[in-house]
Amino acid sequence: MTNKKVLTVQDISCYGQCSLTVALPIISACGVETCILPSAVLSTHTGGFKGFTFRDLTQDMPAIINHWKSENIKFDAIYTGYLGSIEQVGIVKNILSDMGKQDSVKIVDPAFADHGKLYSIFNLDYVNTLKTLIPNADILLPNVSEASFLTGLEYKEIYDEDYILSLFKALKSLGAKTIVMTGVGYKQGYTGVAVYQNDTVSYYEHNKLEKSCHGTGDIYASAFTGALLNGKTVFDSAKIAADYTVRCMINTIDDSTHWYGAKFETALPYLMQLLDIK
Ligand code: PXL
Repeated sequence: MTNKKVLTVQDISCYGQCSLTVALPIISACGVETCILPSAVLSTHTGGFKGFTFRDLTQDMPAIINHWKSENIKFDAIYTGYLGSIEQVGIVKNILSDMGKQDSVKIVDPAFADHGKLYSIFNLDYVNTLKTLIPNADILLPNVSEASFLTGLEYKEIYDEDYILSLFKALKSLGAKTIVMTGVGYKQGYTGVAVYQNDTVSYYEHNKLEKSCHGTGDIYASAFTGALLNGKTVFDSAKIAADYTVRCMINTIDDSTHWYGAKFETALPYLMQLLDIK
């Protein structure tokens, strides 16, 4: 155990392996106490299921936070993901400023787009509001689609290092500090993660699988958070999260019945091994 306590704010998709149903087990497996603030409850995630239910929990959040304040509860890290409403962005700003211990780390995963498209419940008003959350994060964890929506720069599927650098610089001018950008690939058959820290870009490349899996952004962000709270550097955490996410996908893609998520449970021992947890 690390004796560290993280608060993660994102939805519960009851079925479908994403957001809190992956963050809780993954961060816990990293030996980190994982506290949750659900932003919404859905019957399934929104990527491929029809007729999902959606209960927005915006109205419940202030009372939960006030109760924690009255109990003097604070966190070593706060990791936010998929939110349930535009109004929640303001609530999340207050959580980031009030609920962390001294030196706590604040990780914001924009969690609103992939493959150049917004997830179904979001619109450009949400994107523009989320933009204002960027300065409140120590580490921003966008994919290329989210970086493009946030900055207004063109979304590209094929690009070079200059394009990624222009996304980093535009995010920095919006107030971003450290940026961990996922799904950055320069060569056919490869993808990776680019890390922007102190005006320097570091890059970790790995194989790109022929199919993508839903929820891998959340798997990645959760493993990244778990590794960071185990004392790994940002770049090492980014690499560990990438290796774990790829393993989850390898363990899933041959099973055509498992189209809705990645079998992240099968690779938890591998993640623990990467973190030297016994
Ligand atoms: O994985 C991101 C995510 C989280 N939560 C819900 C989603 C998605 C992606 O579609 O639908 C409800």
